[in-house]
Amino acid sequence: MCGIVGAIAERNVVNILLEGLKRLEYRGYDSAGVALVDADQKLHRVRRIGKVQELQNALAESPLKGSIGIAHTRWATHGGVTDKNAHPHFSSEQIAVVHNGIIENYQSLREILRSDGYDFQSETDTETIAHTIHKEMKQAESLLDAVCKSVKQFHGAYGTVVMDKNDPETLVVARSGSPLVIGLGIGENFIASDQLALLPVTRRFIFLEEGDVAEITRTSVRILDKNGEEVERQIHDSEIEHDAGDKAGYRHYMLKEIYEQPIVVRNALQGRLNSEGLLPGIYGDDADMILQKVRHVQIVACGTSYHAGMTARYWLEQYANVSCNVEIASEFRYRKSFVHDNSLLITISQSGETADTLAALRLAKELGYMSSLTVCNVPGSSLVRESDLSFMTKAGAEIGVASTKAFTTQLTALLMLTLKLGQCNGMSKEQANAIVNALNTLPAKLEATLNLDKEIGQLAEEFADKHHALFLGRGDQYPIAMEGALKLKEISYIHAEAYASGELKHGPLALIDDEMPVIVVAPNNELLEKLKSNVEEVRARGGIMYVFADKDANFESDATMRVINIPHVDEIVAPIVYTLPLQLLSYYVAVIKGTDVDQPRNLAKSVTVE
Ligand code: HGA
Repeated sequence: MCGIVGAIAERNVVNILLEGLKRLEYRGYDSAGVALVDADQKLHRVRRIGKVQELQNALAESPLKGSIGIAHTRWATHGGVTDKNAHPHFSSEQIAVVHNGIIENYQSLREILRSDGYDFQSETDTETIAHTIHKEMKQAESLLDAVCKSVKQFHGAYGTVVMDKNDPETLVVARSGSPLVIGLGIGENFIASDQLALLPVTRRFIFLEEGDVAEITRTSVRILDKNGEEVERQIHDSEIEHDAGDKAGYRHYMLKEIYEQPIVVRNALQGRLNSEGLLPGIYGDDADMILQKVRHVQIVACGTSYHAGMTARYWLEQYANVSCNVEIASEFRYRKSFVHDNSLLITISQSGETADTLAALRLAKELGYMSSLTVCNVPGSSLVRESDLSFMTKAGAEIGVASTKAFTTQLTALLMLTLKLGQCNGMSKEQANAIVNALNTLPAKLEATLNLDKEIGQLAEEFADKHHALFLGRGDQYPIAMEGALKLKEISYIHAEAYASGELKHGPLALIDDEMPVIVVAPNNELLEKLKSNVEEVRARGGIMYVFADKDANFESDATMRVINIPHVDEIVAPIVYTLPLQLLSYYVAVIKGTDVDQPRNLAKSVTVE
């Protein structure tokens, strides 16, 4: 999603801003821009649709210099993808603004501002921020004062950075619903929507909280909280171990991240599980007291994380004997729901900043859930800070927009949690041992599954000219089929749907013909015979199938069915293992189709707008 970078220093900040934007590129965007105040107190701006490279080329042709500046990568929500709609936005050639989020009341603000004489140069909601602040400046004591007065007029979500060419010593930033982090340097300070953008210049960060407005100079940071009270916020040393870095020889980040899965799943297990079971204290002090009481779980998530939650429901109910509901965050937050006794709210999010999931957590607190736990990949993120308990997935920075290793580490974390809650709830020793053994052998199974790479690469050729695909699974493999379909849609733009295979006869069978490939995930579990009947239903209607199956499941390749044998694996962790071939399939189909694998069209990572 949109990225923000700002800097105030003694040196020229142009390259810091561009490097910061590049580090946020992976989140997906459609245009980029930068604004600076130069030594003569003149405000300059360059904006380009397309990649940051276009912006960089433009700046190479007409270089800019300034020791204070703001920059942005935009993922359009209001107004088309044009140079004019790209940020920064100006008011009266004095105030410059970048913004992540949505100003929901922008239309009424526009009307008021128009009647005050302001001309709008863009179709964006963001431009109302610039003009409102400019208007407030007329009676304000300072830029900070004007921003504080302005934010009271905005409904919706914003992370915004404001610069005034008449005060080139100060940046003012405001956060409500969209994250911002201040980076502390020596004699220079920075602001960004994600600490990753600032890692080349600092590792010391202050995470702004909801409602904070801050004034940043080269040597000082002053923060006012949502009540306008001056507050001290803790300084964090970044825990990000390694820089997202390069592709390590892989053609795409996505392929690198697919291949990292055995390692990151091992990392997720390390220090938490040994051959005997879970180690004590891994959910934090006092967590056991809370987890002992849990009798119901409500999972809330979006996209791929929602599929992880759906898989966990099968595990929690089957193995931990704990009832569980799973819901898409954007639905959960806008409907009346009931809170069961002793209910734990679990949020799942790679970034920890997913706007709908965060809003759902806040709502759950009001509704009176017993406690909240987040399964998240980014330490210090909003979900981690606002949840009672957090469990980090340790996947490392995920750059590909289409999530891979974040998903399998989420599943690993959720299976560990199943074990924990099960043990709090009378799980038998045999069952616990079975989960422990399955988890401990998981990294090796994932490694073995990656050996299918070549075979799946060849298989992908058969999908390149298809427009639709159907994914089938049963039980805990149904969400894996959903995730497989999502991956194919996201990066190859082939329309793909997933069905619980028992549902075929209730509608989707009508779609079957030899132009509709059917992908089946078929581990050797108790639902195998049922699944085989569903496969026959497809065969009888002339469907072409690709079956990912355990060898012992006894599927045979023939004219209408191609079988890809997956290494034998304990059925407990089969959903995690069967995810990998589906990721590889989507990846290779996308490569053959020549799409932008790491930054697919229209999509963004870390979805910080509602
Ligand atoms: N609403 C603004 C910013 C959009 C955004 O934050 N995307 O992630 C616009 O459309 O320009």
